[in-house]
Amino acid sequence: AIDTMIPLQSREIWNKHRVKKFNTGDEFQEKFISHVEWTLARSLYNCDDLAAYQATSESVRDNLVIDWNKTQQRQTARDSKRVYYLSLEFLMGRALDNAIINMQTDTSEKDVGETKETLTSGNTSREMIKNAIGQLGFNFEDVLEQEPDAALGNGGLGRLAACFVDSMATGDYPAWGYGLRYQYGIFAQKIINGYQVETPDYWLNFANPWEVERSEIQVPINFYGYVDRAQSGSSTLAPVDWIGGERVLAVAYDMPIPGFKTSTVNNLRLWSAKPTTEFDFSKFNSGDYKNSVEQQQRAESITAVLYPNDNFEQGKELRLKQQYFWCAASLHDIVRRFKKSRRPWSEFPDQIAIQLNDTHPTLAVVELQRVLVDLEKLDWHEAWDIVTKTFAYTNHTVMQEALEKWPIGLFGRLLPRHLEIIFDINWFFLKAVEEKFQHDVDLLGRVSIIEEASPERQIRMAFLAIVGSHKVNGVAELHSDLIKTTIFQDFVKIYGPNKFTNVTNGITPRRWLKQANPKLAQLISDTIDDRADNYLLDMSKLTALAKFAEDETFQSKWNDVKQFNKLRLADLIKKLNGGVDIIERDHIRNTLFDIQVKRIHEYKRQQMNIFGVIYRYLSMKEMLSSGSSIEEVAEKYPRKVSIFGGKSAPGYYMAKLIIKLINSVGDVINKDDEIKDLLKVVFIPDYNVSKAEIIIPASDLSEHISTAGTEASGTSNMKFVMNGGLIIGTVDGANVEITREIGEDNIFLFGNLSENVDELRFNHQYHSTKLPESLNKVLNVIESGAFSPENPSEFKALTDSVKYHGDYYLVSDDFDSYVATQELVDQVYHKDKAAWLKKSILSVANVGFFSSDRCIEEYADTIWNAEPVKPET
Ligand code: B1H
Ligand code: IMP
Repeated sequence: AIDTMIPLQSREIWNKHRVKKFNTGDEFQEKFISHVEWTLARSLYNCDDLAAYQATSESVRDNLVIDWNKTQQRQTARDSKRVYYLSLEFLMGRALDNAIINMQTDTSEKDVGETKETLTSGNTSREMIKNAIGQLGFNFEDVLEQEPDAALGNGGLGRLAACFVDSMATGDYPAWGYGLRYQYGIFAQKIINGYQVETPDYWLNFANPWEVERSEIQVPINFYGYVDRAQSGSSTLAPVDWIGGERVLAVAYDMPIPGFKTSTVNNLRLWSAKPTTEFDFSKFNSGDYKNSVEQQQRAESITAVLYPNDNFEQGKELRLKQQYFWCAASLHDIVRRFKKSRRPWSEFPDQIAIQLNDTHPTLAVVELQRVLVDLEKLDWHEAWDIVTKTFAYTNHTVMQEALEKWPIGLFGRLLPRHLEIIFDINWFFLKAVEEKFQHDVDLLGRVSIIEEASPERQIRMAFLAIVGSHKVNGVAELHSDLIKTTIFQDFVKIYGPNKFTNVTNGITPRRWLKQANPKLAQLISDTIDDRADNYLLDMSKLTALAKFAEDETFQSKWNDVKQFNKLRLADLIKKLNGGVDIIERDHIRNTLFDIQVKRIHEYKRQQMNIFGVIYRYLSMKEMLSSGSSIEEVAEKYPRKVSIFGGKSAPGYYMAKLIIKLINSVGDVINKDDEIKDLLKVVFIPDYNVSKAEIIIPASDLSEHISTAGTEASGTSNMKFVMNGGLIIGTVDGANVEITREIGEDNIFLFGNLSENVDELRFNHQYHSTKLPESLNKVLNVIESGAFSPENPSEFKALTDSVKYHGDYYLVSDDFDSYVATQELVDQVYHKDKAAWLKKSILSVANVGFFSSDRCIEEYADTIWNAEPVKPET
């Protein structure tokens, strides 16, 4: 419609000078040089790797921007239902390599290999730019290394959001992400004397080519103040005025999100806080200029830093401010866009689906109700009907300490009107429950959005999210079942089972296979004869690998890829260790790389892993001291390196102690010449997305060993399997579906089941914990100071937690089956490599289900009711 409003003459001039994409290596080089000269104001003589990275990014970005604009125009013109994914975390990692891979647009395979140097000739976008950059005098990998990670997330939840925006663009869904533009992402981790030390991640140090500041999009956001019901009379549900006491501006920053093999480029909009230009006359008049400037500056602190807690809520006022700032700005934008279509409000839920990534954006529910009732003057019930049809909520955890609750005092001071609205929502909800379940006297108290706690009542955000949504989903089958039988049990009774559903998590194979593991991607596309990489869009094509699972020459190529990736990781570890090798290079092919990388948390049980390592070490030493030869030891305990990585929340004492223990154990074992390099322990500092891309492809075995029922899904388990690693794991989270997809012969499961966890915990509480002999030995050695001679009680909190404090994470119950399963792993890896490789190949062949493309399709079909908007071809 807008086209006709612009005069023909102007349109002709715009068209004549329209911007064009580069399509060949030569055209890329022209762009690159013009960006070095014009954008960076540099030249051939002072273009270093950083400048080359920036010029490459600007050039690639230029291509993306053209498609980005077209995509937004197309989505506006088609006016079909839009999806908004609200997440406080987007753990994007690096953008450049991903953008280059996704630039591939042609899905036809007919001219593959003929015109290798253009973007429309098949599987060549990465090769073309790599060569073009090489000709300009730069090494492609070194250029990519210049990019800082966009680390605006803690772990799985944030990385899931990043995989989802990739898949939404790839599936051509009109879908935007909304989040915050933190100036400091997750802290950088340093290890000093074995301890974690946090340093700030000031990631915006250099110009960021992947964001566009929309300085014209500024949304005023209010806090504090009071509610004025002068003109609403006595009627409780009438619209009222909220007179805010503090005002800041939300400025939009947009990041292009390119789909793979499609010209769709979606938008990730991140909000940044800045002061308003209004100034406080009272301060000005009292001559307090300095104070009024300082108060203004405080606005920026709202988006200064990401809260570094994974699966834990701290309940800080600034966090609540972040949440409201983000929800209010995003909703304002969404409502503004809807209003441009001039549709009646009743069509809002037909045009818009909003997904809540955990309870962090639940205020959006309340804000939309406020906008509709107070500003748009809709009837309360009409408004509430629109709200609940619009929102859906994803739960990511059953851990009590992670469930958000806000004390009503703090909440009401910051958001007085929203507190009233929550009370009203609760009142209508409880009234309906009461009518339906008159005999159940405790039910109202159990499901009330307001918890009657002392010293103060609290708002249960998960309950508010359920009441405000039409669908609630968990992130793996076991988890989705668990929420229905535990934390949300009463709500299943109230709403019926259909409101609760499952969408098992997924990961994007573009980043986690093609980008992280180019060698494996190449072997796959050669083997299944898919050189245009169409399997990355239809992962069921991978099943064609199964027929090569026992083929000796194929197995040997498969093994060579793994060897390459293990060497690549060994190089990284050496670099991080000041240039000194920890892993014996000559034996890498026969060294089992056993990896556990994830946030450090007691429920994830890194402590059980390191206890297992200690047990292995003690057993080796015992064999030696009772006269066995090193060959005999190697027979029972073949070469292995245990690799750890992950951050602890800065205030999480036990997690930090686990990091220290791992490093202390490493110090002892790695120096022990008697065991002749048969066992090594490595802690990789500052685990992040770009390190994960090196670490994951190098695993022979990875550990996903959470106490059954605690890990909602896990997503790195999927990444390891996609890269040909085998899993040792508990029957928890998505491990269950991984087992079903790849077959139980191809995964090493152990440990107690989630249905037994309550009883086991109960036993620990009422009888003192009985330790298996193996674990007892390990704990005694730790307590003897073997790993902390200068302070033997250093790890007391860790050993006591198992021995005397109820062993909440059931390490003692699972330890022996863990150790036994590790010995089984050794036997297969070292005694029957062909069987191992077969398992590895079959795993990759059947990993297709875990593509986030499948996941997004399920959300679109069963929750959002949204359709793709395909570019015209
Ligand atoms: C997950 C969180 C989380 N679940 C609170 N919950 C946070 C909770 O900053 N906070 O307050 C941050 C993060 N993160 C993870 O989500 C689960 O533990 C994983 O099992 C799951 O795979 C992932 C994605 O669904
Ligand atoms: P918004 O919906 O106003 O946030 O606009 C987002 C983008 O959509 C704009 O930058 C335009 O590229 C595109 N767009 C917005 N309105 C129109 C329109 O009326 N016609 C075509 N494209 C539009």
